[in-house]
Amino acid sequence: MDDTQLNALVDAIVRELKASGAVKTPASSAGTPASVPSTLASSSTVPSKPRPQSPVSSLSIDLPDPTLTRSTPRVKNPKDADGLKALMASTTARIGVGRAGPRYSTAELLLFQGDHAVTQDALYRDVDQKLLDEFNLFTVQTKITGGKQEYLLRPDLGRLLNDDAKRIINEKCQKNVNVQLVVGDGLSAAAIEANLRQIFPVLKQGVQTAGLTFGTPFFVKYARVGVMNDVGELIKPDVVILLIGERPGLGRAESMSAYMGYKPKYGDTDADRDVVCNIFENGGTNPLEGGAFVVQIAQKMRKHQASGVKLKLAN
Ligand code: B12
Repeated sequence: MDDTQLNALVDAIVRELKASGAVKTPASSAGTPASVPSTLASSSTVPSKPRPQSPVSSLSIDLPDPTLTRSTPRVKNPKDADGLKALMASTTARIGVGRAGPRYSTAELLLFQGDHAVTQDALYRDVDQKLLDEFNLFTVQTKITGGKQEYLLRPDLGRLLNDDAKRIINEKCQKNVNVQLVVGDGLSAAAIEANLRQIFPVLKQGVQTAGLTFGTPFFVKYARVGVMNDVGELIKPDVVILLIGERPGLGRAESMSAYMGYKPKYGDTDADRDVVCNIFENGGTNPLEGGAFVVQIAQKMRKHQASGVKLKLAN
């Protein structure tokens, strides 16, 4: 298809869109370059060649911010509008999204891309150093050396502390404590940033109020749940609590888990662990309540000298 045919096609589409009211062509912008959302403009990889002036140059796309209409049904003329709204209110799943022919509507596509960007940010970003400093958390690292890309591809290395980490932990941490708190980035920096300020004091005070010793807390970069075993071997605590960012969902990045184990050691598996999951405000387990619950479980683990499946059987 040459430029003339392409322009004719685009012009026909624009005329159709104008007729439907989906785009506006402000008089003042006539003759100026087209206004295109920056995400779309910057993602273009098609080599650009100067084109002859066409009505497209006066086009401006004027869609409302799709994140503000997330819960609005986009199905055109639904048979049961109230039923559809009720259905949508009952789940966070993407339903009632409508369509344009066999495809998503533009608003839905932009919402999906926006939500996906939130997920990517949470996954690839590091936890804010200022937050770690606020709680005097020193940082150690697992055996990952190749950044987040390697972290994603090699979960096995994320379960092992590197040699420096072992030395630093040995130097700085009190040993044989009742409860050892560890914070790990896991799969979402945003989850730690959203919840640590609230849950940390509850855990510390809760443990101390129960008359138990609270070990020297620290932060593990590129952490997987299994790193608890290394921590258990080094510090020999009764209970390890690992706060870690959960795998983010689309548009939901602030969900944190507290994985726990009684006297974790080499060879322990998830069957030896417990988890309090979905810790976040407004819709999940509130971090204040979650913290109190985690302290209760720690006490139960000490009482029964067990965690995971063995704890369930002991109850
Ligand atoms: C990914 C995932 C899995 C994957 C883990 C594979 C992997 N290598 O990543 C698979 C599909 C194997 C899985 C299986 C199960 N899972 Co799962 N899983 C998740 C999910 C979606 C994300 C977890 C995450 O982000 N972890 C953080 C990252 C950093 O950890 P990681 O080191 O990469 O991966 C470890 C953990 O994910 C852990 N893990 C995963 N699920 C569970 C469940 C329990 C009880 C424990 C102790 C550990 C654990 O296993 C991985 C290897 O060590 C969560 C949902 C959520 N909201 O958290 C549910 C979730 C944690 N899983 C859950 C459950 C119930 C299970 C199963 C018991 C299901 C079953 N009946 O078989 C099994 C148990 C698995 C086991 N390891 O023994 C529940 C836990 C509920 C609870 N409070 O007890 C959750 C919260 C989902 C839910 N809402 O129901 N899971």
